[in-house]
Amino acid sequence: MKITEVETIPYRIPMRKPLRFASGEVHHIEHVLLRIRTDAGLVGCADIPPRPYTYGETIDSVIGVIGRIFAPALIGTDPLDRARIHAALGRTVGNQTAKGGIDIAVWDLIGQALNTPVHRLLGGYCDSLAVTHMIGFSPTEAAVEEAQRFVADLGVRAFKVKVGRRPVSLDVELVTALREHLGDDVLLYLDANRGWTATEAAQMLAATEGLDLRFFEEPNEAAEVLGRRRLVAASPIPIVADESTPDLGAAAREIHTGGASALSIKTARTGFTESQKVLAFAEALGLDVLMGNQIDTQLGSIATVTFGAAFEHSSRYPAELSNFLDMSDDLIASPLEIVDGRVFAPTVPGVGTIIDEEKLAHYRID
Ligand code: MUC
Ligand code: MG
Repeated sequence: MKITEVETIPYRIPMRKPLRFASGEVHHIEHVLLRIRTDAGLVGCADIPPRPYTYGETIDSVIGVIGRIFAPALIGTDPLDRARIHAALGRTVGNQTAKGGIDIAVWDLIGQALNTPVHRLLGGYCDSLAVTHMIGFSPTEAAVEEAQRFVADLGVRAFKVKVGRRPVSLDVELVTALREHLGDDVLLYLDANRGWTATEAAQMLAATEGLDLRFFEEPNEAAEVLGRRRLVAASPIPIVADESTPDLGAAAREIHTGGASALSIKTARTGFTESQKVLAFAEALGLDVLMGNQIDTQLGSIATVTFGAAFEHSSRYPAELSNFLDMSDDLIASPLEIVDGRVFAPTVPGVGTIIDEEKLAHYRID
């Protein structure tokens, strides 16, 4: 089997509810749908979410790098030769979500060619993951109402709270109210998207002691190394690296230099192949792993659950799988559902993402 064509389609879908966080805000989903075709008539598919405020990519950079550099390297290659494909992609630095999408689409082809769900090819550990819902910046009352609705309507029992606002007391009040209204059984953790200094992040930890906050993601800028190391060393809870570890090398560097003590894995940026390496690295060192959300559509969330549910170490904690509910629509043909607080991995061959062609025609912007 050989790859014959690589197609990139930019599309735009409005958010039902904008998501705001310390490093940016999202009002529209502006992603690239990637389709890789083969001479066997198979089509591998992935969603690529450029995040300029996180990785510096845009729709145009994704389409440009794939069209000019990656597609010529892929055409004529057998999708089963993944290591060869990765060696070719690795010659270009950066472009994290473009590379992640290619890996997922290639795995989709492999799963279809072998008539097996990719979730099982990867590891098949369990059939589903519990869901964490991400709460963006909003007034305390609205955030509490949103969380209570997710508990009551969808059975969700884990929340990641976006923090990093000034003064720090705004977010102290928010998480105190969430703990009070949601009770002790709900998993709560924080993500400041580098919005605070190390000193402010330490103030937050001290002020919320006793609230059983489980993790603290990107409290400050990891490149401010001494502040970050001081914080990680003193923190009573794991400090999770997300955007500071966009690939395996960065994950190894941050962990070994004391910049973090847990890792977020996002299939949007490390696909399945590199995510598996990050996971093994974390497992060997006894580090907690959270399956993160790159503000993913249903297509992207299916990739997350396909990977996360495939391994024991990535299914220990609830996974961030609910951001698609903030979007007004999706390109997927059969909607993803949260049932009793869980999302199930597809059981069809490949990754299991089937595109609704009418929706694609409606939302594409090329
Ligand atoms: C997250 O976990 O940070 C917001 C920015 C980004 O890159 O991902 C989202 C969620
Ligand atoms: Mg994060």
